[in-house]
Amino acid sequence: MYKIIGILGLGVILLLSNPTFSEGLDYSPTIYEPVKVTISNTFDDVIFDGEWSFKQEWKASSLDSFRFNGNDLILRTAHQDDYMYVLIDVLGDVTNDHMADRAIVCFDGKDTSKMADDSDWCYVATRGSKNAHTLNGGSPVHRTSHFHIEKNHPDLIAIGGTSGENDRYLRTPHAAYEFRIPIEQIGFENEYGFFMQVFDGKTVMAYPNEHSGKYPQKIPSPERWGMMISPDRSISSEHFNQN
Ligand SMILES: [Ca+2]
Ligand SMILES: [Ca+2]
Repeated sequence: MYKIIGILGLGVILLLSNPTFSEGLDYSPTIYEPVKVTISNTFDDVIFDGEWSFKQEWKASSLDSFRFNGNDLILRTAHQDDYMYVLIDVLGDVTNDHMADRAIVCFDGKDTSKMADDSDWCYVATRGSKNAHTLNGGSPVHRTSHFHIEKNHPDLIAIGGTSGENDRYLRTPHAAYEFRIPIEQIGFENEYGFFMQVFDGKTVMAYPNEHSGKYPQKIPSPERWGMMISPDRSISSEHFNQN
């Protein structure tokens, strides 16, 4: 079992260690809309199986839509109690590339640093797998974007699957990823640096969009991530109310 985890872990490290195609090229200043995460109360009902399990499942969440080379990608985000919930509905990924299709979401809850530090967390979901991976910044290794694999928080869920029948957007079977992230790990903040990277077997789609492109792509410096904000500042207040 440990051997399998080790091999999967190595895969993630290899993914991270590939040189970026855009390295050395000029890039324009980041232009992006912040993701506005909403507070919800329906998330005890979510079934973590990597698909829209029923029509209303992810309805009570924020909606951000992206388009990459004509393919749509839907991001739904919510927070409730101690968890951040993320669904990535990759409408354009209709090719089931077992163990290659995957999605990463990253959060930076503290002061943004050029090099990923220990306040930077990434979570990896793989299509067709319940095995989540956690990456934490603070590694001296440049080729892994200064991330190393960290033991998963016991309450973390990151699962990839195939969505279709009950999907709100597309019934043709396609990739989808569901995450439940313990907020205590990323910190109860109303503003995070936020980064999303999705691989469909061929190309990399990212938020902010400037990090999209041909495979492989690295996790960029946290300085070049986008943002997730809680417009009503309910992440910190909800945490405060519990204490
Ligand atoms: Ca589901
Ligand atoms: Ca695919």
